[in-house]
Amino acid sequence: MLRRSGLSLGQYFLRRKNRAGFSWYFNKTKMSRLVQARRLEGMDKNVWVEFVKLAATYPTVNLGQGFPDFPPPDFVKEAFMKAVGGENIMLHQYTRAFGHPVLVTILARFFGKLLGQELDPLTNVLVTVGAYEALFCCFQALVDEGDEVIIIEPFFDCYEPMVKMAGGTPVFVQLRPKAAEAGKLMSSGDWQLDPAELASRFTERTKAIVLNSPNNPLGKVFTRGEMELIADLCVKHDVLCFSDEVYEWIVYDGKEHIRIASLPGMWDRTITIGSAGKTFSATGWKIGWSLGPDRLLKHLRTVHQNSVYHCPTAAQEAVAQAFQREFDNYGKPDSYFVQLAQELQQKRDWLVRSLVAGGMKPIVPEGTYFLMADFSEFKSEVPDLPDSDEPYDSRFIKWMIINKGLVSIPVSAFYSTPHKRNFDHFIRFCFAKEESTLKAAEDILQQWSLEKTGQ
Ligand code: IK2
Repeated sequence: MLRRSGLSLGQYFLRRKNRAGFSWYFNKTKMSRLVQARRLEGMDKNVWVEFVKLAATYPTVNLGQGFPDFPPPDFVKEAFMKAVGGENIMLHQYTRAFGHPVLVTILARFFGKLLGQELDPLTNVLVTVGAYEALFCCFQALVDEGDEVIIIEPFFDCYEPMVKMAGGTPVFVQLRPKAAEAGKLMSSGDWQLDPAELASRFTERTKAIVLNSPNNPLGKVFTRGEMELIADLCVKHDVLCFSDEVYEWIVYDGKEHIRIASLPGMWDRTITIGSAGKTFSATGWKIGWSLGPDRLLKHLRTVHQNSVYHCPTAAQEAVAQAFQREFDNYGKPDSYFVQLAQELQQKRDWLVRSLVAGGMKPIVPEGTYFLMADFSEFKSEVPDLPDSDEPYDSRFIKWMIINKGLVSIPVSAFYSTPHKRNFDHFIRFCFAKEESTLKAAEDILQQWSLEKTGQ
């Protein structure tokens, strides 16, 4: 139109302004159509964005987001320093899109042994930006409009929006708590699937189930029997399994982490997801991976090559060296994986004791570095607002941050909307923390308990 009228842009607007005034211009520049893609509707809230910001705003003892406040082991830091400071200048440049060659090679060797499967580094391993990207690739690559994806509650919060962004429908099934053994604290193992309820969620539209063992936020480590139940249903209904195993090395009390891909009939339908951040206590490195058959992984590669394309080379090199060291030390007392679980178990027990002494009821986790605690005894502190859109646990933690200086994460964030209210008397604590942090949390809980009892 401008070209036809022979006017410059400025002349054009001046003429329109003189005719209709500035209001015409401003109304026209505001788009009246929906700007965001419809698939983003209802997904703007994110518990990490909200609570990480709160933790940074107030002086607090932070047992919220899941990261260690202690350093990664020396051999891991040294591997990174060597990667960035060494002679191989190519470690500062792009590397292979689907994974740095040394990293995919050692991941294939390491996990091939654990899965009882010969892994081809080039086709059975994909390196991603953390486990987050691995999950995103799974949903984008393998879930279609109208597909159903079964999610076990409580679940790591991103599964639900990721399924929806792929056009799929999340279908939820709950881990249900049974009474604890007499005289004992409840354990994450007391939360179990009802086999009939689980079976009822599989329909002809089911494309995949998401399994997260050890589970965030509960800390449940699924037993071999529970894994076999899930595996049998996957095989029976020809369903895929996205197995999020980022806490695979963090299991306690002699429990065993079972890899569902190693069960009969499962390799061919499972994507196994891992995280160097959780494995080597270096969450900021954001290196993750997916393992699986080429027939599935090739579609994840399509998503990866058209989105992220490539992960940081030096970090991949360092993770490769760290895995090589763990490969050589596998199962030995020197293994970081062995030491990490032992150290974290002591921290778990410390936090459990502090919470019990303070009046909360922790659920003792069998794995991960999280625990859920029932804070019902503290409900008098913050009034319930049944009409509020915000779940009670979320409001309680905001109050706790401001008034007590202690950060945790609301467990309602790990439930689907219809079920949030049923679990909003639980909050999640992270205990991958220095002794000084755990002591500071203990002091807060102790002081709080004294105030509550009027002493
Ligand atoms: N899957 C699970 C189960 C996770 O817990 C995480 C990381 N979560 O950390 C935040 C928290 O719960 O406090 C991921 C995937 C993502 O892992 P990565 O950091 O490797 O992307």
